[in-house]
Amino acid sequence: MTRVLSGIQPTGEIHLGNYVGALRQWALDQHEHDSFFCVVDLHALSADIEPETLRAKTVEVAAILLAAGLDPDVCTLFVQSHVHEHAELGWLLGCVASMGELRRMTQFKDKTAKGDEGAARVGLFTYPVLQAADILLYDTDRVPVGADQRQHLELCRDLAQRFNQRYGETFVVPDAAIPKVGARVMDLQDPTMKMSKSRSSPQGKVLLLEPPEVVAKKIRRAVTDNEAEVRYDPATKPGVSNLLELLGVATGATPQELADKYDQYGPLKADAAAAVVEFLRPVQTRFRELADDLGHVERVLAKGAEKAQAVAARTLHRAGSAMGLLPRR
Ligand code: AQP
Repeated sequence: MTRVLSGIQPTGEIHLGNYVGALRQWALDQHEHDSFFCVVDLHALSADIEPETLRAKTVEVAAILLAAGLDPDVCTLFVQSHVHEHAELGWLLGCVASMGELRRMTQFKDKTAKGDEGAARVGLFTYPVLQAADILLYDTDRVPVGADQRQHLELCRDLAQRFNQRYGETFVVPDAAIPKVGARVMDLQDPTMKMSKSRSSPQGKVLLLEPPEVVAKKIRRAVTDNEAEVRYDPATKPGVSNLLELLGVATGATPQELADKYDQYGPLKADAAAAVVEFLRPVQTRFRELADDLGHVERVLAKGAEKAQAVAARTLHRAGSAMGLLPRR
């Protein structure tokens, strides 16, 4: 059976882009593949975050994943730091990766562009190596992610292949599974950049848990362009194309089919707003139920960590032995 793994950071507020690009796929994948999903709290430490916030967010994000449809009887849901093998394999892979290839990572370049690279955390720089460890530990075949993760996945494949060449066949080389529609949900106020937890303004992003009337208002006020033609063309009409994609994801129609049905922006915005509100409603309802029983969420995570560790420990041992680490007697 194909093995799936993906993760999400317990930082900021989970937004529509995270849901459409990733979580929605995960809920589908779990029924077809042997699936592992994790809240990647170690990655969250690569930026400023208060210890109390990190603890609370980790459980909240796990509850959001359950609300988004992950079923702990079907998939394995866990917290990254509960399986220490992630950090250990991260070290081993850091001894395979090069400074040059990490410097080319656009997310690192973007996040340090305005600041001083010298002051950036080492964890932000080595983040993609830990992400590769997250994936390779589970002999993962398929990694469902948004388009922004394409480059990190390429690095993961390069590291796996280099390791296998140098030390013998050890890792499965994974493929990214990027959705055809909704792989890059754009910021509603600046549709030339992706909707982002850290960089979008409050009006530019729709939060998964915000009230329906707020969601609808943000979409109705989305920036489009000065033409009056509804056409699906992300390169020249990013705002309109983003609305068509969101409506498409929520209704199951393709953005191209939808473009033919509209000749004005107003009705497109109104329909996209109403459709996204309905699309999010079941997740919001389930989340409210789960938020009353966080003890249940923590029990799910404890069971998930046990299942995950059983797989991760075997892979770490295989990788360490291949590199020449002396097994403990
Ligand atoms: N705009 C997006 N469209 C589609 N997919 C997206 N993802 C993120 N943004 C979009 C996907 O969400 C998953 C979880 O990503 P993450 O934990 O790396 O989230 P993040 O990077 O903290 O979220 P942001 O908003 O991307 O944060 P910042 O502002 O820090 O850059 C991934 O599969 C990702 O592809």
